[in-house]
Amino acid sequence: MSQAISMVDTFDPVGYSAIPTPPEGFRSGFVGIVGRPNVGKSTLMNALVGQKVAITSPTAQTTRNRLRGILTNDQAQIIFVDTPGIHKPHHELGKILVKNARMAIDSVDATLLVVDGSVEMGRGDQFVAELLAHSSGPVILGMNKVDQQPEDEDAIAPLDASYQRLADEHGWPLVKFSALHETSLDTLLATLIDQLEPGPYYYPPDLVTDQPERFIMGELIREQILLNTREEVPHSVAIAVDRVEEDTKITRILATIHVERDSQKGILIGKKGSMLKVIGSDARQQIQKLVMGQVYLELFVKVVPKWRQSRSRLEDFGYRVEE
Ligand SMILES: Nc1nc2c(ncn2[C@@H]2O[C@H](COP(=O)(O)OP(=O)(O)OP(=O)(O)O)[C@@H](O)[C@H]2O)c(=O)[nH]1
Ligand SMILES: [Mg+2]
Repeated sequence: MSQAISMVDTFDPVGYSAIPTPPEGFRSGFVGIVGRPNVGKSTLMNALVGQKVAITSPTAQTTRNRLRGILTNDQAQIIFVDTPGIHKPHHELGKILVKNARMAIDSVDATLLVVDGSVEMGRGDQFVAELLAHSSGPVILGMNKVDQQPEDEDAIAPLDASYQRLADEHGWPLVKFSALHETSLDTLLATLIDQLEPGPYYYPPDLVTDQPERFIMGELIREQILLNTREEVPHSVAIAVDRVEEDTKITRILATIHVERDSQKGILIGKKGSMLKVIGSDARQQIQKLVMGQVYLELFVKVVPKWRQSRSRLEDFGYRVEE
């Protein structure tokens, strides 16, 4: 690390994690981002940390793992924990997603409950709110998508009131913002920092995520599948990044897309391979931004019947089964 910072005087065997001593009054902590699917949790985390750490899409249940995004400024370091949307699960994968989201609630210092502020509060939000009411740490209610609220004042009032009631009921601060347009995020950040205790840097100040690059590569491929295919296909894929070879000029990546049925394989490959070509080319462009260099990406499609129902398969694909 090049800047002049005072180092903590502990021996660091790995050698690359230079963690400075925090200034006086510095605050830090872990903030869980929870809510029902598709409310914009991952979009918000990316906007807050200023980099694409988590993939996003209009398809519900985009996020499958707990993902950390790290924000560091002069006042604080916040480690955001993005979680899968909480919903009623229909298969083993869904159960694991919800379980992992619920576990995150118990392991953070504060929780940001994200809701879709362009529609009235619903039973899904109420369900998550009840889970949080039993958690010990502070909760902030975040009304996202305010850019999509109706133009008519009379139509906005009942929307706002439904969330204000929820906030008042629990004594939670309420903040309105748009993650997509990055408006009022300063207010949100100030409210979050307010809830944190004084603390150290948990990560080097320039680190934005602790996810391995290989995992993000797989996610960027999955994102293009979510954006380019419909119905059951997006939910039925799991990506394995089989090989990454870097040389000075290019990064070569081999990855396998696993699906559950032959019909899904057919859709993914498309007429004369046209769909796989689009997915591969779009994902390659995204991965080039990640590695900041040329990428050669080769994709294979493989059928693994009912992988979402199989615990051992889920673990093979990196979905941690936590008890
Ligand atoms: N108009 C508008 N759209 C938004 C905003 N934030 C997110 N979105 C869109 O909402 C959709 C879902 O966003 P995600 O960030 O993937 O939502 P999520 O809550 O992480 O979803 P899951 O991971 O499935 O639980 C995407 O199409 C986003 O572009 C916002 O502030 N305004
Ligand atoms: Mg998400």
